[in-house]
Amino acid sequence: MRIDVLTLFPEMFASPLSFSIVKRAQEQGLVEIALTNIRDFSIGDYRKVDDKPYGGGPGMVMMPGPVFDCHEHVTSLAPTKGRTILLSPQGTPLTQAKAAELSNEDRLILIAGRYEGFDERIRIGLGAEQLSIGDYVLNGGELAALVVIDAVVRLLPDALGDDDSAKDDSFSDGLLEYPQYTRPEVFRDMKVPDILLSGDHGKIAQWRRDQALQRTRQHRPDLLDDSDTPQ
Ligand code: 9D3
Repeated sequence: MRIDVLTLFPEMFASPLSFSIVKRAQEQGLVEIALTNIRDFSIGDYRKVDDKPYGGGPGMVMMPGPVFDCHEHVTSLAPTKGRTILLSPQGTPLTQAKAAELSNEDRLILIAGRYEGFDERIRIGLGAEQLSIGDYVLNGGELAALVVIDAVVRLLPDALGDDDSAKDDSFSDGLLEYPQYTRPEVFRDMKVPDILLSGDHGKIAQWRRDQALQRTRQHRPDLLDDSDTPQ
């Protein structure tokens, strides 16, 4: 997979992309991630990339010219067109299902914005989808793009090492995870539940499912449906 990121702040990406699974996936050639600065495609002495909204109102809007020219350039860097995604609070929310769908593409072009938003002609002209990462306000699309990259890359075949497991991930069975324990058996007067030391794998599986259900009911009741309720 190739992922291009169009951004005004490419420096924000270096550290998060240089660790662990995402780093290893790049080294293994499972993903190539290329950053391109939208400002390199602005014109004039001031390198302007934003302007006042037509009709008035607060803040500034990303100009279509630099984003279009940047996208055109980036498109020419690889043979496939891929999917163009605008990171935007107006987008459909990122879900694990969406991440899985995106992980099947061979090219993604992510556009991270700043200011109050994008000139609408960017979305229409580029045939871009819009993706949000949740209902809170960020200062720009960069961290959202990193979240998308992180969620997608770990789903690429062979991205996870033997010590990482995708099958067991929260959300893959629609429930939150059960409580986990490792050594020592007693830590600051808190003991590992006896059942986990019992060796009874049937009982342990039952306990874990029950704990997962309890936690989900408490913290994320929206994830539960009738199939989780014993009749
Ligand atoms: C006053 C209206 N604001 C919209 C809620 C303006 C605005 C604030 C912050 C417009 C863009 C931004 C920057 N955010 C993103 O670019 C963004 C984002 C987010 O803020 N939350 C969740 N997902 C995303 S994806 C991109």
